Amino acid sequence: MLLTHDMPATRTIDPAFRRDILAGLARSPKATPPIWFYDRRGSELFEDITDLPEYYPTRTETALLAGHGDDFAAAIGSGRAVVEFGAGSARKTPHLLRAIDPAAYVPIDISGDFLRASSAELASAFPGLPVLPLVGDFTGTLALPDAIDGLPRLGFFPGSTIGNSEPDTAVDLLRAMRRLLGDEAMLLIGMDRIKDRDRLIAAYDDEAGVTAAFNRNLLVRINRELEGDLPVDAFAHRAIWNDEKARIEMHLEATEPLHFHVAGQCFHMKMGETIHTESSHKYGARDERLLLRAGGWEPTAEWMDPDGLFALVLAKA
Ligand code: AVI
Repeated sequence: MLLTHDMPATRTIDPAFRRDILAGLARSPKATPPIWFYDRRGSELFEDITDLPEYYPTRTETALLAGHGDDFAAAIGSGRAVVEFGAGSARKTPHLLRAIDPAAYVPIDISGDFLRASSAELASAFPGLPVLPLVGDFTGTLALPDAIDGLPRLGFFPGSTIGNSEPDTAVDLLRAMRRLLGDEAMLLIGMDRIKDRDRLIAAYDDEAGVTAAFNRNLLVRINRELEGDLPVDAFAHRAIWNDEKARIEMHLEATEPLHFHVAGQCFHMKMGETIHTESSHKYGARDERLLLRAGGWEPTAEWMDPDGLFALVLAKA
């Protein structure tokens, strides 16, 4: 049963996109928030990334979700409203829903088109389950649908998306989830672990160039939506491991001196200068627990693959 909620059929120019991109390009060093990767094409490219041989997180997390259904049923129980943050294609979600028999499912994503398609698919796979998609940026203020009033909630935040926030912002985000979900809530969250540098870099700079296309698609989107004339082919994709900050950084590097316009404003870049487009923080076991506690969640269980690549953590409010 798919019940759409406040879902526009066509995309309008987002003033927040304009504001973030102009501010990010004016900064030194240049840096743009990763949420703007996910227009329709960006969401499709991200789905392609999740199938890449080098990109271990999705495969590993999906196997954890598929393999621990009985554990989730025992630890979480049934009858909750599952609220998925940054749902995307929600391909992993059926494993969880099958295990815990929820009372409703609320997928939240910034990409409306994509969310509409994946929600329809999920609703037909779970007839009788109210599916209530919400379009929006879950890092901002969002109200949950009235239909789940009174139900205990399970926040589901898979994919290690928490790693795309700076640690202080990640804490704010966890607190916002805690507030949104209420006192009876639980949270099931995917966290990517610190591991071998070469493996990390390969996951963000794949042989087939899909991650490079995902990174450059931000420029294509800026050109289309903000009347830009960025020379997309003059930017090289870079993935760098920042050991001090325990994060992979993605950059777009100018391969020649550049001069371009966005929304009527002029920008220059020196050869070798970069736009920092994403950080993907990786967490050790202790840091992961510290982060959750700082965000108002008490970790109660954890499941990890045998190679220790990726962890699924269950926490309670
Ligand atoms: C969505 N997020 C968890 C991905 C990550 O691994 O940080 C985004 C991504 N960027 C490049 N590859 C995947």
